[in-house]
Amino acid sequence: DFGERKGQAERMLGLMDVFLKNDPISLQKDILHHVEYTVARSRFSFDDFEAYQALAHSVRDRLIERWHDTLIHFKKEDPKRVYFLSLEFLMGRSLSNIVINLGIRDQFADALSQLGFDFEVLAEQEGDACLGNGGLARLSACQMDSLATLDYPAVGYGLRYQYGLFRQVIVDGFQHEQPDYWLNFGNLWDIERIHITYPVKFYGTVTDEFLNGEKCKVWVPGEMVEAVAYDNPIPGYGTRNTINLRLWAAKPSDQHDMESFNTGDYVDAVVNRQRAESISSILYPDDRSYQGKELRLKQQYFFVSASVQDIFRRFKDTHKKFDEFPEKVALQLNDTHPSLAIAEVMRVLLDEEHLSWHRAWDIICKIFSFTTHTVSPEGLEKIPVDLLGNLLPRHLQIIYDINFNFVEELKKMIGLDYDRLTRMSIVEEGAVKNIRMANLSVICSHTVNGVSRLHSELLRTKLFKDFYDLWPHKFQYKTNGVTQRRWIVVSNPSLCALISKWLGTEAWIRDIDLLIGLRDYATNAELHQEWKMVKKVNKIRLAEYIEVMSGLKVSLDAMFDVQTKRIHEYKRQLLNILGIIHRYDCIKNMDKNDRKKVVPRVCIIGGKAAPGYEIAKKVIKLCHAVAEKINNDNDIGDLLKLVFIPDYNVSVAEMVIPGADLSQHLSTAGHEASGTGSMKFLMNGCLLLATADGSTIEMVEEIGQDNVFLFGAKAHEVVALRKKGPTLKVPLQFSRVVRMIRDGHFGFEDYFKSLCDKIEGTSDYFLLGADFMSYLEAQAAADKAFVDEERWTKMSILGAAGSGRFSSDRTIQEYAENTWDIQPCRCPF
Ligand code: NBG
Repeated sequence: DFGERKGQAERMLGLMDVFLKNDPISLQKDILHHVEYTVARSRFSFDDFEAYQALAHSVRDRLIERWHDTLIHFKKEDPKRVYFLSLEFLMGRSLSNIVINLGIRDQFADALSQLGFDFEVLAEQEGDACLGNGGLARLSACQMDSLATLDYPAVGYGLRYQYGLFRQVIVDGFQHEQPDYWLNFGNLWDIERIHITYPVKFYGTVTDEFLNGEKCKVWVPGEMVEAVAYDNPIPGYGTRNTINLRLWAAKPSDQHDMESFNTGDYVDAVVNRQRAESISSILYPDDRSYQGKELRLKQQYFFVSASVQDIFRRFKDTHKKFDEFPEKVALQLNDTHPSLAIAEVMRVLLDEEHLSWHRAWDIICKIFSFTTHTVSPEGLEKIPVDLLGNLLPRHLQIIYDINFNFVEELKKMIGLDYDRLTRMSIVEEGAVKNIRMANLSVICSHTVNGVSRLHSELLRTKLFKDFYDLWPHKFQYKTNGVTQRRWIVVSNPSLCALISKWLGTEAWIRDIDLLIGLRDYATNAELHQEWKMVKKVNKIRLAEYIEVMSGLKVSLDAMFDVQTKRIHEYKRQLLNILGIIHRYDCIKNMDKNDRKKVVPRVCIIGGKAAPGYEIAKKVIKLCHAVAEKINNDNDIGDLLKLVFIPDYNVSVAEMVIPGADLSQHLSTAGHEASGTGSMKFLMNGCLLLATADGSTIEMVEEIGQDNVFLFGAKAHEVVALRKKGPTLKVPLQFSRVVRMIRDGHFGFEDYFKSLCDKIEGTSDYFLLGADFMSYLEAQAAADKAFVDEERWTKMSILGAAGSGRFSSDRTIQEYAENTWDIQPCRCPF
């Protein structure tokens, strides 16, 4: 009876304050309430971690209010939504980001200080959520922040791994991996939704059955697990909108393999059931190679199946006709990892909703968009047909059918060009038959995006040339961006305050284009003073961290020169180390007078190597071996130091990036799809020393050649250089430093031999030798600029001022307008 229910609803409203209050007393009451009743500690005795927990709960309450409001608003408006499917989200810490986006950081800081606590100290208690590897995963996190801030109706879907990316521990200079069981201390930012679960099926057989006289396929699965939703509210900045990131965890299902219970071994049957949880237990630590592992495929399908069921459920709540599906649903594939979603949506439409192939295919072609983050053909994911057919028999059939139709169409368009047909087919024939997930994604998506202009060009002319020739209109690019909320406001509060002061507004935090206003003051002496102060503050913080971590005291007058990112041959950390050896060698051979002219440097390197990537692990060891030698050479003193920062992750990055004077981005041109670290450094007033690769090219266009230290062969020259191969001459300086390693100057010569072999002679695939002189020249130019403080500061200001284009707000806006066709849906305040 509505009359009675309405009465109850009114009573409930009356019992609760409409919104939680944010004055200091209310906040303090709330925090203490959570200390006593949620954390269950006495309010007279609790430590920093418990205070953090209580604080986080108070923040979470406020977050949930807005999240509910947003969900209700979206439900009422029923806009077209984008569903962002990604197997990885690298969120890092949440607390500071959330209070800043909610606009209640200062209130909480005040309230806490009256209780005798420091907000910053408590924020440090939080552990990182490392549910991703590197660039691709952090990009997803930045994009969620922008989607919320720009009021787009979006939902993120991913996996809630129990073990995030491994922790990197260094023992005697070698990388060791330790498990990251991040849920040990509880995660306060997600909300378990025990009532939102879906069954996910695996294995089994497909049979033909008749339904209303029509033949249809029925998949009889052999195993079933349950997907449980964990919701992570993502608040926007300067808006009430708070969107959802829904991560799935695997739980045993009551229907899981009931057979084994009937055979009588109860204990074995339970243990077996428990194994279901392993599906979402671990994040694969390799960001580039695919090994055709069954567990990985299970993860992909598990997350895709749960998400697709959720999307259909939401759609069917308010819609009956599937022809409206494309008006309400945009599905974004973040790389090929979620591309089974194509076959899954097709299966649901055909086998469960009983649409004809024609109608179902029509829908598929309108809803999927695909972004690739890879440049090399080896980076493209392939799934052995046997594996897929065993785990997902119906999906394999559907993929074969899609391919059959595609190849038939293709023959009509291009004739019997067998080479081309073979290349474009979804199925790769050979000793092992594979499904090419990239071809599936390109064929079934209406739009294929690259992540920078150069990347897109490489996609069109190389990786997907055959497809581009067929469907040029499908190919777009969205140059990556990062969120200034995390990478300036959270991580560099001093710079944030300075920018707001000089621009006279905080509006740039939502509207990054305003940053350009700093250009007007690029030579202003007062700004220069303040700008240098900010850098100093951040360098002090970084120097303290280095000292605590390694015991090494570094000079603040030195140039802090940083290269932090995943360790990869193409990213050429080795080039950096060879450059450092060269510098060391030069200083050793200088007389006193010349040494006075040397610009002191603190070289900082950090990053993880995939556990099975031998060469990358050797690079880490080499870095330590060289550091050992240089840092203990009293003759060198402060002129040169080398530090390896272990366990590089989001929160370490938040501290390292603001403290850098110079950062290095050394990928062999044509190998880095975009690069996003460089954008964070640029926003923080750090100068770049880089090759013309990925997004760097566009960054140079924004800030001008004069404000970057560019070096090395361009992408098109790289191809030509490789062709020259054995006839290429490498500079003496290069041979000399490699010889030093070979001769055991840094010990471990046997261990480093294969590393040296990789870069000498014809095997120098990434062209370290060819780029070496140009690299040294760029380094010399950086030294020269650094001693001219005024020039350096001006370059630094101009860099930050010109970084606006590299905000993920711009990227997301372009996606919304040109790819997803969605509109903002702003929740009233
Ligand atoms: C990475 C590319 C980077 C790019 C990010 C985000 C993966 C697999 N790829 O160049 O290497 O910036 O994706 O697009 O992490």
